[in-house]
Amino acid sequence: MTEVKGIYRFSFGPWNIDEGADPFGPTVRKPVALARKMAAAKKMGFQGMQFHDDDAVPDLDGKTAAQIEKQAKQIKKMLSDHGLVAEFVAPRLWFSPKTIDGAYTSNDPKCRKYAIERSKVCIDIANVLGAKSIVLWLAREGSYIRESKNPRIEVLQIRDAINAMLAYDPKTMILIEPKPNEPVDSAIIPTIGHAVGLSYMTDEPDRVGVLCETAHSILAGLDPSDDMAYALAHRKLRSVHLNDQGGLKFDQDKSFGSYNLRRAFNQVRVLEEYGYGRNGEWIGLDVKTMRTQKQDVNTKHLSNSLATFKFLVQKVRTLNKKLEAQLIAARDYEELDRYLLCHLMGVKY
Ligand code: 3MF
Ligand code: MG
Repeated sequence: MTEVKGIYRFSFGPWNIDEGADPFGPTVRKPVALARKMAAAKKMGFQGMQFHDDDAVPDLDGKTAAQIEKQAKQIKKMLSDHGLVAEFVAPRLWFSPKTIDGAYTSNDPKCRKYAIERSKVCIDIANVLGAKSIVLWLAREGSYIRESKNPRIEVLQIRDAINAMLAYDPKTMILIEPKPNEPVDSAIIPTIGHAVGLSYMTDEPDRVGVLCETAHSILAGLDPSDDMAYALAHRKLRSVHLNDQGGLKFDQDKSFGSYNLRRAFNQVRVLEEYGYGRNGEWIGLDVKTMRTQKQDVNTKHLSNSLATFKFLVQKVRTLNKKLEAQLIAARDYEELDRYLLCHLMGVKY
């Protein structure tokens, strides 16, 4: 495999090496310690790790600020010892009894306050880890039945929560990771378009961007490369969660390119064309180990996704641009389609 020269840095989160539990059955693999996940990351060629706040500091809510800082410093050291850096920290706002009805959009003001305070702690942890951004996956912001909430007010509540975070810290970037459903029936910020729109409603739009996840775009019935392009046109694409997804079903987080190679190619094409990564943006993965995978081969989804990304970078870079331009000028898109398939399959055109 030819190494990709240049600008890309790669990351994943510790939840990407999991124990295989699903809603229908228990775990099938043993937990892997964080330090071992870091060692695996480094060995596979990743430069960074993504975190939930409680991946870094477990049982966060019961701890004092001093305890949180101490533990975060230990994780920072662990990262440095492994030659890694932290890409982002995300507040896990979907686990607590206080976020059953949503976090920033809960109908209970005490719960909304908890969500904002927890997000501030997440920013503190990000600062200790040296992560430049926090990611808001708006898991439970939405409804199971529409009539339970006021959807207009929900949008404003999320805006206000983001404003509180912007005011709390002068530097942290806030990245919104939209998803149309799961766990809620109907998310209030379901797509990249919604997230970009919301960013402009905040007090500091330049510090609010988006993280685009392949599977989440597909779940919304959209093409991930178009979503990425839309965010890039707004200069708002600050991170990605590359993976794959077999259409409109549960969130699968399959290995990048494993379901639809051409769709993966187009994501890489859009990122390459823009020069994504030159401003420090990461290529993040959010991929799940197949439940069938045994313990000693539980990271192949990560190494495979990374290899596929690098392979597709080469495919983008070796595309015959002159031929492509000629076919576009002739409006012979059938021929362009044929050429692209031959190029991707590696067969003679
Ligand atoms: C859910 C997700 C999440 C987020 C993560 C960080 C568990 O569909 O994609 O992964 O990516 O919480 O924001
Ligand atoms: Mg994700």
